[in-house]
Amino acid sequence: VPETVALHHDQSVGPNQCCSVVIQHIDAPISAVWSVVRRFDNPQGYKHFVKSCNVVTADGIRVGAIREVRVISGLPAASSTERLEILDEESHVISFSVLGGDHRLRNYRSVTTLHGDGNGGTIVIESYVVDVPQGNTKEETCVFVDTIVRCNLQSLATKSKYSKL
Ligand code: A8S
Repeated sequence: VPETVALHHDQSVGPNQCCSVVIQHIDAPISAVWSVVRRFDNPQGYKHFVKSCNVVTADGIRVGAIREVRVISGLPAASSTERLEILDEESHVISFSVLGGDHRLRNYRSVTTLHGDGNGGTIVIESYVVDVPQGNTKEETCVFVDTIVRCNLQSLATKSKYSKL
């Protein structure tokens, strides 16, 4: 695990950006978790804030694919345009970046990696970098984004456990 963390989660962080890492243990095998998390075309499969998603590029789910995500009401956001940056089926790494949209998380980029826990379960590591919005502090930004990512990884855990049955 330490090697892959150094390799995939060492993102560059600018002066007006903040970064964080969220770790989630899941009581399901990597294959079950990966089958959910790899679906760049279906983030709503586990992200409860996502209402709908359309891949707007033509040549399938590969690096460079772009999706238009609509989020549920009640958030300070409506939509997000996101690009697939890494999809490594062997190492179980997926990454996307935010290109734009009707929300405040400019230049958001996340990397998600899966690791065996040595006991048939999975450790998920998700790191991100994002611009600190005008009028907010780094701390406020991290609290907001950490909350979303933690929710996503908790529903990923639930979803992965069911997909194993
Ligand atoms: C993800 C992670 C995040 C998504 C954020 C942080 C977002 O979809 C939501 C609210 C926002 O204000 C920004 O893996 C944005 O999706 C739920 C629309 C990007």
